[in-house]
Amino acid sequence: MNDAIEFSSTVSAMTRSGILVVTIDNAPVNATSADVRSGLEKALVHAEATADVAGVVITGAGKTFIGGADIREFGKPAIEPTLPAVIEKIEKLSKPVIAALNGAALGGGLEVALACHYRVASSTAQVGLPEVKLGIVPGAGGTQRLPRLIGIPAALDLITSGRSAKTDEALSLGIIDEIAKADLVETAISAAQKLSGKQLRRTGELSIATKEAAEIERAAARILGRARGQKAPAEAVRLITSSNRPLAEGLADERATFLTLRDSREAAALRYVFFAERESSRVEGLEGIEPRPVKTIGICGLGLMGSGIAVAALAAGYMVIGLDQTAEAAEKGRERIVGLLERNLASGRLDQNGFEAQKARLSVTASDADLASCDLVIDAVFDDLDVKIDLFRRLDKVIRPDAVLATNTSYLNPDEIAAATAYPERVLGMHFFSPAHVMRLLEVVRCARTAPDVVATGLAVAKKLRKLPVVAGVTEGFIGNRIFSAYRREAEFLLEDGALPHEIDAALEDYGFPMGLFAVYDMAGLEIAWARRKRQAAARDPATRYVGIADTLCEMGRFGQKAGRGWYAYPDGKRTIDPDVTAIIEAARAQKGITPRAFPKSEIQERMLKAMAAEGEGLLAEGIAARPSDIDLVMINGYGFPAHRGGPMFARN
Ligand code: 3H9
Repeated sequence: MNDAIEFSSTVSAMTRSGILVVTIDNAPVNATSADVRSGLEKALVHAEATADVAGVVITGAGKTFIGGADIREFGKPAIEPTLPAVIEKIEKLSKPVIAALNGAALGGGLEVALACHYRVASSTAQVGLPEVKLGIVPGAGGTQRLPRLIGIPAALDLITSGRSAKTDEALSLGIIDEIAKADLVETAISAAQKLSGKQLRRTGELSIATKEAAEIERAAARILGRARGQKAPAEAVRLITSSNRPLAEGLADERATFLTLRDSREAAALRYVFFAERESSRVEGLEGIEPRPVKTIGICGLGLMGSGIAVAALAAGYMVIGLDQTAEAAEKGRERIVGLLERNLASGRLDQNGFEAQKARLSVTASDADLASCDLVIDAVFDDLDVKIDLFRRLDKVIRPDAVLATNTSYLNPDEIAAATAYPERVLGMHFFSPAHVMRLLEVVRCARTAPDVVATGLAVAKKLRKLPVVAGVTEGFIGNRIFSAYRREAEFLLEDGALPHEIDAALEDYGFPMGLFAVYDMAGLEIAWARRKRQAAARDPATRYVGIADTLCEMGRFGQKAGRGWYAYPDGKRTIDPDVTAIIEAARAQKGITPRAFPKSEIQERMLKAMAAEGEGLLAEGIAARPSDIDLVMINGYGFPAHRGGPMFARN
């Protein structure tokens, strides 16, 4: 053991048993900033030149190995040395370089590890190349070295999904060589000692198996089909499938592609989304406010929504008590929840132990009094004000005064629900999206009297449920449904003005939505929105433009796909344009004296976007949403807005 050498302010090393142990310490995630790159380069030069050093171990301080390139540096002038240059030095070093993965090795972090001559990981590490999620491709050898290490099919899967692999998978794929059973760095040091003086396995020199041509072609076609117009996955496919060529050639192509994509609008949008997600839980007025402790969650109403919430809560480790109106309904709810858990078991998302543990934490009841031990109760009963008020009044009597009460209403005013209770400061909205165990978005609704620590509790629970919480104020439909209403309204105006449903849907899909609006309507069913429109009819201002085409369809029983017809017809279940619908639309236009005109895709997209952004501006002005990026997160995660467009507020610029 000797004194530490500081190679830069973020990279230092100690020589231990003849091995230079280099530690990167660049909080929060050890990103490969300019200072890290220059420190690493100096460490490699030192190792090569120092006779007493027989090998190198690279590891990270804290819980991350290297989280990747510093995303905040993107768009700024490049500072030497570049990451590919440092990585080349690692691979070419004459002495063994061992990656000791103490935590996540992502993006540029995994690329550093791939160039090392041996990789040891702690059992909690994970590896991945998430660059496509940022609209780019790996830019420091990932698309060329990973296929050399694990083959093209597996590399295609990892790189184009951007997903992370845990150590067991990484070991079986061959990305890592060993999972440390004892101290990680000690294990890495002994690996370095063993490899010293031996022929080193340099990833860039490995050859690629090419026998899986048909499999590769199928996988590539599948990935391109899912890309929804994004460039990064397509470029990744091209680079990986052509990786069987001289390394230098592949690396040059990869670098040029990375640089072009990095400066694209798509990458700017996805970077914005990355930071927006981290920003959304920073809420004004909550600095230093502690959430209330939550161990047991009560869920009222075990229908589709309540069961989904229960599954998310069980997965997060909470005790769950489900309440329904009768013992039979409660038992049915239990069966529904267990059914969802069984599906997770069958798909491998849950192992047998996890399944048993989650089932054991679930109980159901038809008696309010059984919710007495709950720290948080979420209402997922029928969306009717009287029903909810009655429930909250009953709950008020049985739960502790400090327990939190949340309503999952979509359209009712949670202030009115809160006002009916004895402690309105403990009431908030938690608006889940269906299916609640799958959808990431959660609107946390701050009511007029909600206490700050109750909002903080909503956020903390959302995080534990692995949801993306966005705080909203009270307005009809909160952030998402209000913007969605504007989007819907504009689509209907477009119908009257001359576009047909399939033209609007094609424009939206072309923009990147997974499905057009009218196809979504048909899938969800038209009757619920119709019932709401009928309820609101009396209050509607006759001077505002109203499109009655959807009402006409409902009056004709065209309730969507389940009814076999809606905005489209479904002969043999296949969606097709229906001339009857075209005739209904034409009649509606004629009745209002509108002369229809043709709309190019770009104009449809522009009008839809403008309508959403204008509604978003309104929400900001009213203080319902705290920042434009919160609105964008809601639309991306709850309504299918394509992330690579950044959301309606980002895209309007
Ligand atoms: C790349 O590597 C390109 C290369 O192929 C080619 C190069 C030539 N940069 O998520 P957290 C910040 S592209 C800058 O809450 P966790 C983050 O904003 C990169 N900042 O922590 C937050 O800041 P704040 C490929 C970053 O423990 C703080 O760190 N890599 C970066 O839940 C904590 O973040 C990725 O895409 C970054 N790369 O999760 C990995 N990463 O506190 C992206 C994070 O001010 N990162 N920050 O809000 C992650 O997936 C997670 O952050 C990680 C830690 C799993 C590492």
